[in-house]
Amino acid sequence: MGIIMGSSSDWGTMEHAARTLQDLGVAHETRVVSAHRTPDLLFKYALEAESRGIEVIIAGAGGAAHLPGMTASKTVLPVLGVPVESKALHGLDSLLSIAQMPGGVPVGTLAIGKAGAINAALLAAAILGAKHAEIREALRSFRSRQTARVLESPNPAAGAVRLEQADTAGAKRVPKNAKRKSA
Ligand code: RP5
Repeated sequence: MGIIMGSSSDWGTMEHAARTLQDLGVAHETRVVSAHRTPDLLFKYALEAESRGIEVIIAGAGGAAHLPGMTASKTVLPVLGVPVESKALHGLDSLLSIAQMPGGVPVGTLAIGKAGAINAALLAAAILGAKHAEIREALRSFRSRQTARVLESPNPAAGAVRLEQADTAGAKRVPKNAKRKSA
C-alpha cells in the first residue's frame, strides 16, 4: 500500500491513515509527492507503483488538490483521495478538486480530514481484503472491536454523573443562582 501526500504539512491528517493500516497489520510506505512542486516524481511514483508491488494508493492533498487525480491518470491501481483541510476554504476546495474527476479516470474520494484518512485506510484494506484473507479478517476484527466499544458505553451521560459527584464533594461548578437550561 502506498500513502502519498502533497506536502509534509499534510502528515497531521495522513498519519491517521498510516496508523489505521498499522493497526490492521497492512504493510505500507509513506511519501511526500507533490503534483505541483515535484511533478516528475509524481509521474515516476505512479508509473512504478504497480511493478513495485503496491496494490492501492492513498493520496492526500489540500487546496487545488491535483495529486490524487494525476496519480490516477498514470496508473490503473485504485487511488483513494483524502481531501486535506485547507486554511482558506476548510477543505471544500480539496474535496471538490479530488471528487469532481471527469468520467474515465476515477478517484475514490473520502471525507475531508482525519475521518477521510481513517476511512481511506479502511476502504483500502477492504479492497485488499478481496484478495488477502488475513487483511479481510483483520478488518472484521477491527469492526467487532469498534462495535464492542460502543456497546460497552451506552450511557453518554455517565461522564456527567461523575462530574456531579465531584461537585458534591466540594467544587461547585455552577453558581446557585444560575438559570437552568430547559430540556
Ligand atoms: C498541497 O498544498 C498540499 O497537499 C498541502 O495540503 C497544501 C499546502 O502545502 P504547504 O504549502 O503546506 O507545503 O499541495
